[in-house]
Amino acid sequence: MRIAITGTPGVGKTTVSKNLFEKLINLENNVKNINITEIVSKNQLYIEKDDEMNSYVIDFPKLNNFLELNTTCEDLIILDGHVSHLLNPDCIIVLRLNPERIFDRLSLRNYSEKKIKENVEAEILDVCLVESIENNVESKIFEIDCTEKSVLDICNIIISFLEHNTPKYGNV
Ligand code: DAT
Repeated sequence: MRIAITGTPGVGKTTVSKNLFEKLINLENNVKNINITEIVSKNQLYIEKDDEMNSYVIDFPKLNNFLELNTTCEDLIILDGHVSHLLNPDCIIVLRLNPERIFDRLSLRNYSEKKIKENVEAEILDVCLVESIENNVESKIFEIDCTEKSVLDICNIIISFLEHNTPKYGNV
Protein backbone atom coordinates (compact mmCIF):
# COMPACT_ATOMS: atom_id res chain seq x y z
CA MET A 1 0.00 0.00 0.00
CA ARG A 2 1.32 3.41 -0.96
CA ILE A 3 0.51 6.45 1.18
CA ALA A 4 1.44 9.75 -0.46
CA ILE A 5 2.29 12.60 1.91
CA THR A 6 2.05 15.57 -0.39
CA GLY A 7 1.80 19.35 -0.17
CA THR A 8 3.66 22.53 -1.02
CA PRO A 9 7.31 22.66 0.11
CA GLY A 10 7.45 23.81 3.74
CA VAL A 11 4.08 22.38 4.87
CA GLY A 12 5.80 19.70 6.96
CA LYS A 13 5.83 16.56 4.77
CA THR A 14 9.26 15.25 5.82
CA THR A 15 8.70 15.98 9.51
CA VAL A 16 5.28 14.28 9.44
CA SER A 17 6.52 11.32 7.34
CA LYS A 18 9.40 10.59 9.72
CA ASN A 19 7.13 10.73 12.77
CA LEU A 20 4.43 8.68 11.06
CA PHE A 21 7.05 6.06 10.16
CA GLU A 22 8.17 5.82 13.82
CA LYS A 23 4.56 5.30 14.91
CA LEU A 24 3.64 2.79 12.20
CA ILE A 25 6.82 0.70 12.57
CA ASN A 26 5.63 -0.12 16.12
CA LEU A 27 2.44 -1.59 14.68
CA GLU A 28 3.80 -3.31 11.54
CA ASN A 29 7.32 -4.25 10.51
CA ASN A 30 7.08 -3.85 6.73
CA VAL A 31 6.88 -0.05 6.76
CA LYS A 32 9.12 2.02 4.47
CA ASN A 33 9.58 5.78 4.45
CA ILE A 34 10.77 7.06 1.08
CA ASN A 35 11.83 10.67 0.58
CA ILE A 36 11.31 11.32 -3.14
CA THR A 37 13.88 14.12 -3.47
CA GLU A 38 16.50 11.98 -1.75
CA ILE A 39 16.04 8.91 -3.98
CA VAL A 40 15.76 11.03 -7.14
CA SER A 41 19.04 12.75 -6.33
CA LYS A 42 20.91 9.63 -5.10
CA ASN A 43 19.85 7.40 -8.00
CA GLN A 44 19.83 10.04 -10.74
CA LEU A 45 16.14 9.56 -11.47
CA TYR A 46 15.92 12.95 -13.16
CA ILE A 47 16.04 14.38 -16.65
CA GLU A 48 17.92 17.51 -15.66
CA LYS A 49 18.65 19.80 -12.76
CA ASP A 50 16.99 23.20 -12.77
CA ASP A 51 19.87 25.26 -11.39
CA GLU A 52 17.87 28.48 -11.17
CA MET A 53 15.21 26.85 -8.96
CA ASN A 54 17.67 24.40 -7.38
CA SER A 55 15.34 21.47 -8.12
CA TYR A 56 15.14 18.37 -10.32
CA VAL A 57 13.04 17.69 -13.40
CA ILE A 58 12.02 14.16 -12.41
CA ASP A 59 12.13 11.26 -14.85
CA PHE A 60 8.81 9.68 -13.81
CA PRO A 61 9.15 6.37 -15.74
CA LYS A 62 12.57 5.85 -14.11
CA LEU A 63 11.23 6.80 -10.67
CA ASN A 64 8.22 4.46 -11.01
CA ASN A 65 10.52 1.67 -12.13
CA PHE A 66 12.81 2.27 -9.15
CA LEU A 67 9.86 2.10 -6.74
CA GLU A 68 8.58 -1.12 -8.35
CA LEU A 69 12.01 -2.75 -7.99
CA ASN A 70 12.64 -1.61 -4.43
CA THR A 71 9.27 -2.23 -2.78
CA THR A 72 6.74 -5.06 -2.63
CA CYS A 73 2.95 -4.94 -2.56
CA GLU A 74 3.07 -6.17 1.08
CA ASP A 75 5.00 -3.05 2.13
CA LEU A 76 3.31 -0.09 3.74
CA ILE A 77 5.10 2.67 1.88
CA ILE A 78 5.15 6.31 2.95
CA LEU A 79 6.01 8.46 -0.08
CA ASP A 80 7.26 11.83 1.16
CA GLY A 81 7.31 14.53 -1.51
CA HIS A 82 5.39 17.23 -3.33
CA VAL A 83 4.97 14.94 -6.37
CA SER A 84 4.13 11.80 -4.36
CA HIS A 85 0.47 12.11 -5.43
CA LEU A 86 1.64 11.41 -9.02
CA LEU A 87 3.11 7.99 -8.10
CA ASN A 88 0.00 5.79 -8.10
CA PRO A 89 -0.75 6.01 -4.37
CA ASP A 90 -3.61 4.10 -2.74
CA CYS A 91 -4.30 7.04 -0.49
CA ILE A 92 -3.15 10.63 -0.46
CA ILE A 93 -2.64 12.92 2.50
CA VAL A 94 -2.53 16.54 1.35
CA LEU A 95 -0.92 18.68 4.05
CA ARG A 96 -2.01 22.32 4.00
CA LEU A 97 -0.61 25.40 5.73
CA ASN A 98 -1.41 29.07 5.94
CA PRO A 99 0.57 30.56 2.97
CA GLU A 100 2.10 33.17 5.29
CA ARG A 101 3.66 30.37 7.33
CA ILE A 102 4.95 28.77 4.12
CA PHE A 103 6.57 32.11 3.29
CA ASP A 104 8.24 32.20 6.73
CA ARG A 105 9.47 28.60 6.58
CA LEU A 106 10.85 28.89 3.02
CA SER A 107 12.54 32.22 3.82
CA LEU A 108 14.40 30.41 6.61
CA ARG A 109 15.65 27.94 3.98
CA ASN A 110 17.18 30.81 1.98
CA TYR A 111 15.17 29.92 -1.12
CA SER A 112 15.26 32.54 -3.90
CA GLU A 113 12.48 35.13 -3.94
CA LYS A 114 11.13 33.54 -7.15
CA LYS A 115 10.97 30.06 -5.62
CA ILE A 116 9.27 31.33 -2.46
CA LYS A 117 6.69 33.28 -4.49
CA GLU A 118 5.99 30.28 -6.74
CA ASN A 119 5.41 27.99 -3.75
CA VAL A 120 3.26 30.47 -1.80
CA GLU A 121 1.10 30.88 -4.93
CA ALA A 122 0.90 27.10 -5.36
CA GLU A 123 -0.48 26.80 -1.81
CA ILE A 124 -3.02 29.59 -2.39
CA LEU A 125 -4.16 27.90 -5.63
CA ASP A 126 -4.52 24.38 -4.09
CA VAL A 127 -2.10 22.96 -6.67
CA CYS A 128 -1.30 19.68 -4.86
CA LEU A 129 -4.93 19.06 -3.97
CA VAL A 130 -6.18 19.75 -7.53
CA GLU A 131 -3.43 17.56 -9.05
CA SER A 132 -4.27 14.80 -6.55
CA ILE A 133 -7.95 14.85 -7.52
CA GLU A 134 -7.26 15.09 -11.26
CA ASN A 135 -4.71 12.26 -11.37
CA ASN A 136 -6.24 9.73 -8.99
CA VAL A 137 -9.74 8.49 -9.70
CA GLU A 138 -9.45 5.48 -7.36
CA SER A 139 -7.41 6.81 -4.42
CA LYS A 140 -8.80 8.20 -1.21
CA ILE A 141 -7.78 11.78 -0.50
CA PHE A 142 -7.53 13.39 2.92
CA GLU A 143 -6.65 17.04 3.41
CA ILE A 144 -5.20 18.24 6.73
CA ASP A 145 -4.79 21.89 7.70
CA CYS A 146 -1.55 21.74 9.72
CA THR A 147 -1.57 25.43 10.66
CA GLU A 148 -2.45 25.03 14.34
CA LYS A 149 -1.61 21.35 14.74
CA SER A 150 1.36 19.60 16.34
CA VAL A 151 3.21 16.90 14.41
CA LEU A 152 1.84 14.33 16.88
CA ASP A 153 -1.75 15.49 16.24
CA ILE A 154 -1.22 15.29 12.48
CA CYS A 155 0.20 11.74 12.73
CA ASN A 156 -2.72 10.62 14.90
CA ILE A 157 -5.19 12.07 12.39
CA ILE A 158 -3.47 10.17 9.56
CA ILE A 159 -3.45 6.88 11.51
CA SER A 160 -7.12 7.29 12.35
CA PHE A 161 -7.82 7.98 8.65
CA LEU A 162 -5.90 4.81 7.66
CA GLU A 163 -7.65 2.65 10.27
CA HIS A 164 -11.22 3.64 9.53
CA ASN A 165 -13.35 3.08 6.51
CA THR A 166 -13.39 6.72 5.48
CA PRO A 167 -15.18 8.18 2.44
CA LYS A 168 -13.26 8.98 -0.75
CA TYR A 169 -12.59 12.57 0.31
CA GLY A 170 -12.24 14.09 3.76
CA ASN A 171 -10.64 17.05 5.47
CA VAL A 172 -9.86 18.33 8.93
P1 DAT B 1 8.43 19.86 3.79
O1 DAT B 1 9.00 18.46 3.86
O2 DAT B 1 6.99 19.87 3.46
O3 DAT B 1 9.22 20.77 2.91
P2 DAT B 1 9.45 20.06 6.52
O4 DAT B 1 9.00 18.77 7.12
O5 DAT B 1 10.88 20.14 6.10
O6 DAT B 1 8.52 20.48 5.28
O7 DAT B 1 9.09 21.20 7.58
C1 DAT B 1 9.47 22.55 7.38
C2 DAT B 1 9.75 23.17 8.74
O8 DAT B 1 8.57 23.27 9.50
C3 DAT B 1 10.76 22.39 9.61
O9 DAT B 1 11.58 23.32 10.25
C4 DAT B 1 9.89 21.69 10.64
C5 DAT B 1 8.70 22.61 10.77
N1 DAT B 1 7.41 21.90 11.03
C6 DAT B 1 6.88 20.92 10.29
N2 DAT B 1 5.69 20.54 10.76
C7 DAT B 1 5.43 21.31 11.83
C8 DAT B 1 4.34 21.43 12.77
N3 DAT B 1 3.23 20.68 12.67
N4 DAT B 1 4.43 22.36 13.74
C9 DAT B 1 5.53 23.15 13.84
N5 DAT B 1 6.58 23.09 13.00
C10 DAT B 1 6.55 22.20 12.00
